[in-house]
Amino acid sequence: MSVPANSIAPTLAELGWSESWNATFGDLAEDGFVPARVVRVDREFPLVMTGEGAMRAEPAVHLVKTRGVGSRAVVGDWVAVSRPKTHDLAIIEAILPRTTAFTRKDPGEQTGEQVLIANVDVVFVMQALSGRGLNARRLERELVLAWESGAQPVVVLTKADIAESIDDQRALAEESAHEVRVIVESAITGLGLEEIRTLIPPGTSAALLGGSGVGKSTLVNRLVGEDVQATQRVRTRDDKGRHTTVARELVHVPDGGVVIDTPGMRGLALWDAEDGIARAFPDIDSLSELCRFRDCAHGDEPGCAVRRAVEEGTLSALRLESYRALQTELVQLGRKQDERAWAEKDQSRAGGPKKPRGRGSGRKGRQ
Ligand SMILES: Nc1nc2c(ncn2[C@@H]2O[C@H](COP(=O)(O)OP(=O)(O)O)[C@@H](O)[C@H]2O)c(=O)[nH]1
Ligand SMILES: [Mg+2]
Ligand SMILES: [Zn+2]
Repeated sequence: MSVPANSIAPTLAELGWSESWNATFGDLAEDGFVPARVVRVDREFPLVMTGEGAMRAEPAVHLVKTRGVGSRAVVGDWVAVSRPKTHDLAIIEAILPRTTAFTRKDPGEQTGEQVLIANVDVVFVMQALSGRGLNARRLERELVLAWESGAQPVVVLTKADIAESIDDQRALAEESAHEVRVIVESAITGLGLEEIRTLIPPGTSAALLGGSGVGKSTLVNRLVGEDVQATQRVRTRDDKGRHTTVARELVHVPDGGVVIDTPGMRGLALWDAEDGIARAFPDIDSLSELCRFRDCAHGDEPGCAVRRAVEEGTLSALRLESYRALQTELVQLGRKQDERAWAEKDQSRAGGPKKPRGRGSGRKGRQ
């Protein structure tokens, strides 16, 4: 076991276990299984935390054999584990149904889905104010993914202590974030930390999302505090070099909930994100109700209320461009999924395959 149970190991309740999870767990307890939360996924077997401490756990054979995203444990998952006496490792017997799931298109596959994090309540979408400054387009994409997860997004703009034109950048972020809260933060001066802390009360789970180097791990260390930081440092940095987060990892915030650190992710491609887009772009969504055509793509269609808003200066042209690019990405994903479904049906059936239902190829509820 790479991480010994120690006196500061959080309890299940501190990790977010609740009455409602207990109810979900139900009969699994009768089989002698115990609840645990997946706290780290790296190249080894998942690290899980039971009420007794941390241990590595391998998936049961029936989970390995089941394909699909529900059968692979990710950080944040609640699982049922058994502890066979003859075995070094615990065994993950079941993964409890997820309340929220942060998902992207699997970068290794044409049309697969990949779940990265489960059961989080808040996603902090982070960008640095220093250096090249705010990237509004990236922010919009990450907000779509955050909304789609089912969690509440919050924008955190980091490194305010070394940034220029903070007010301008904040205004730009607020335009992209729409009604999502924007917090300006500095891990050096402590600006914004208390506000962030209030969003992670006991029982809640938060995830940090953002490019490499924006300050995610530094924020985790600030939230966790000096005393616990030493333990975390040993644990998160291993021997793999400082300042590199190689794994997704969940840690307990003293007097608060838990926070999940992630490595900077490139290529966050959308997966089934129609709702996420609608929620991240409520302004465009409601304007499009006024377009002449129900399936208006806000390109060169006549009577487009969205483009009119751009012409009148009430909607940013770049924001519309961002929206359209994300929509196009979904349509293309839907097309690839259709092609794949067709090909699979051709293989498995001799007699005329039915056309699969399109996905992501139009706006929800308007076809
Ligand atoms: N000046 C300043 N530097 C910061 C701040 N937050 C993080 N850093 C530095 O930015 C670098 C990357 O931070 P890190 O937390 O490893 O980023 P991550 O890749 O998002 O986890 C480190 O050298 C940090 O010390 C901040 O608020 N202000
Ligand atoms: Mg990091
Ligand atoms: Zn339109």
